[in-house]
Amino acid sequence: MSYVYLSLGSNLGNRKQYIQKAIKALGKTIGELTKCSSFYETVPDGFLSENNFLNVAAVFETSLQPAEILQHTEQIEKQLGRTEKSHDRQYADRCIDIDILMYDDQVINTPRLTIPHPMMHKRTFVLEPLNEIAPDILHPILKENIETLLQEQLEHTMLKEKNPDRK
Ligand code: PH2
Ligand code: MG
Ligand code: MG
Repeated sequence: MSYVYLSLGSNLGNRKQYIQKAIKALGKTIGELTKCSSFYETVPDGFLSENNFLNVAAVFETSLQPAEILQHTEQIEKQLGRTEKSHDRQYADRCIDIDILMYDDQVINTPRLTIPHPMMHKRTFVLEPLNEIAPDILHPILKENIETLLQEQLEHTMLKEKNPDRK
């Protein structure tokens, strides 16, 4: 058995219900829900929209391989009514997004799947919920735990607010 860590987000329609429905469908397909964070209201990161997100992190115990999990997450996104992924490679509003963050301590690089999620350590909307349920797990490339990654990211955001020219 393995543990798979997921990030779920919604910024359209009944956001809470979309996330709850997705978690239920994941429980029926990929494995048993081990832990789920509370709901976090977050502002869109990386694109402009007036629709705030709800974000959640969840961990499932699974016997499936990462590529199989991806098939299920994509199918559940479709079933719940997600239409297109992006406009001209820009992020867009969506009723549900399910991203694979980590799978045990595995590092995976295929054309369809990158694990750990390449942006997870830079996103407070991912790290805050994940820190609630799994502060001690190690990022298998950065070799730092989630609590430390979150602190670094919060610090970075604060410094950037003080000095917007900073990278
Ligand atoms: N997802 C994105 C891009 N930006 N911002 C927030 N707050 N929450 C998200 O889930 C999110 C985002 C790409 O999937
Ligand atoms: Mg995403
Ligand atoms: Mg996605």
